[in-house]
Amino acid sequence: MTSVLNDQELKKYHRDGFVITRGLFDFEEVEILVQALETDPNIQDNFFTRTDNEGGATKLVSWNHPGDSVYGLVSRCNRIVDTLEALLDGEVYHYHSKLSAKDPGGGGSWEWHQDYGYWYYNGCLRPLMASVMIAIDEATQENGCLKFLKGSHQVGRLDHVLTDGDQMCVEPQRQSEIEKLYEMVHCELAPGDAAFFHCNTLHRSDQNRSDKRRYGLLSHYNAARNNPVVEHNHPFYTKLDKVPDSAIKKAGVRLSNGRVEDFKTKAINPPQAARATKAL
Ligand SMILES: O=C(O)CCC(=O)C(=O)O
Repeated sequence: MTSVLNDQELKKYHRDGFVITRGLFDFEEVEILVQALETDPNIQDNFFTRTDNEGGATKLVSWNHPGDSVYGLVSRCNRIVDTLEALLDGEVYHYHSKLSAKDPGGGGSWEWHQDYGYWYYNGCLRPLMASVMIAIDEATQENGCLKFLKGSHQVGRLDHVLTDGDQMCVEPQRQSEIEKLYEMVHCELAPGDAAFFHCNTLHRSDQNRSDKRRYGLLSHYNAARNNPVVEHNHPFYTKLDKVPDSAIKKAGVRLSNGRVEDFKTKAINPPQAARATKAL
């Protein structure tokens, strides 16, 4: 098992709730990914939107299983999976992936949330889950890069409420108190950079106010020993077939065959989620 993170970076992840790895995918790999994501009908025909609090729409397409497409291979390659296994201290499986797309000139925000704020309701009993975001396009403050509250995973899982749009967020008064405790960090990424983050790390991203698209490929993993106890829209433990890092260039612009991925997976708000009704 060869994580791309050294001991110092692993410590940083556990302290800050995230760590950034520059140039995890090289120029040629990013070019292959861009072409695949732009031309694959399973991607381009399956976008849906989540509305933010200002009425903007953030676009995404989500799938449960990584197939043999080049972006499926990215979620299965040693560079990524071995690193997740180091972060989660044992075998992981693919929980889902998404292409998060912000169109130029107003592609919508993601409100402040923890991923485990959603996944807790899926019967995943422990926060043994983590994500990686790989920049396909440059992500800047202008086009809506991720923002983290550094160290905020330490607060543990927070109740989430429905937003004015159709997302979930941390109850607003609690959120503003937490913002006083933790530094907000803009996660600006160049194409091919990756950010690994803990499922309880509070994060958001703003609307894309620029004239440049922002595509980000996110893959989410669950520890094999954290198999969900209820059936829901994401998979139970499914053995993840790892591939060598070289598989990406070897595959080239290989599109999905659509048979294994389950591209119709929609992000859903848990039925238990309520509107905010009480202050702290
Ligand atoms: O794409 C983004 O900016 C944020 C995505 C996100 O927050 C998530 O997938 O949990």
